[in-house]
Amino acid sequence: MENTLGLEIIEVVEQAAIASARWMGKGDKNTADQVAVEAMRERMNKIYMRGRIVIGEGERDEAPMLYIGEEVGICTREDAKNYCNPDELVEIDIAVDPCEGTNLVAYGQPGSMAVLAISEKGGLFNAPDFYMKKLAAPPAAKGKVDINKSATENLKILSECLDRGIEELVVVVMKRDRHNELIKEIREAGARVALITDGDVGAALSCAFAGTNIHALMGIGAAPEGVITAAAMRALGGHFQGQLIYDPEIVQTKEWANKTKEENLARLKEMGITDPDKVYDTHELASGQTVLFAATGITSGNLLQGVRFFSGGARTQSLVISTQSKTARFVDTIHMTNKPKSIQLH
Ligand code: VTB
Repeated sequence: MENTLGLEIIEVVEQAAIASARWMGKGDKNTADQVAVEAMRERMNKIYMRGRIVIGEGERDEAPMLYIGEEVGICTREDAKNYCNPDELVEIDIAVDPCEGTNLVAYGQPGSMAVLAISEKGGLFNAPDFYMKKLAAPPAAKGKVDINKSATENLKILSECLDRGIEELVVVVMKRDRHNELIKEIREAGARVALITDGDVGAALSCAFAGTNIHALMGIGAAPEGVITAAAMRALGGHFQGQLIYDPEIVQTKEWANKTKEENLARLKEMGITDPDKVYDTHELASGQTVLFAATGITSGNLLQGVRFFSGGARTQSLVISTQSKTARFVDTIHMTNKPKSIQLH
């Protein structure tokens, strides 16, 4: 599955990022998202593959493009047998977030990315559109920190695993009312908190790379993005655990203001999730034999530089991770849309 796909998916995330970056700082998150979705879908549909969106923009009736269940790729056409080779006819599952951190793009803030994950059919957990409690940490702490432990306990473990004092640790937490107690606890334990407004995928991945000065991600974000994060963290050997959150009182968002805990539990049951409190690790969220992850920075963040436009073109930075080839590639691309006046080496 991997060979050419690994290269083509770079262009998929690149195109989404470039389209969205044109809307950076315009205060319009919906358009920043929409253009990324369109660009991602258009490029995906030029790939010789038989893909199905398992995590996307929402259910079919609420999202016109990249909705859950949408088939993408040239080999989904009826007569595909005539021009696709057997490899390309194998069904694959795709999880996308064309604009992770729409607010970050709209307000020109750091850390937004176009991201996706691919695996063979059934290789990615079909996460419901729920919230997820997440814990990410560097490979050295994998399997040692635990989402069931308190933040204080995990910080002690982290400090041992990373051989540094608790006060030298930086924990990323999303700035939300639901995290007020958590933030207080982390500070009281002596660690430092880096608050972000959005974009916990990039924050989680940053934990897997030494030199980012980010040592953990704690708190509650969205579940679908948790699966995409797990796909990358599995290959990187980083720690990632996720637990679905179904109680609106814990989540405290206006999106869930009219939902009840009982309704949410019933929804999970309907989806076949028998243990709603289960803690998932990377191998459960991204269980496929082959898992590919790709991301392109829209605005610059800890991990990736954002899109830079220049006369006649644009420059992007992407990250492609593969469980099969065991590689994490940083890809620096110059897109020559018109005749560029000059191309800089770095
Ligand atoms: C967003 C987004 C994050 O979680 O905040 C979302 O920026 C859900 O949280 O990157 P809210 O509904 O409280 O905003 C993420 O999408 C990813 O998990």
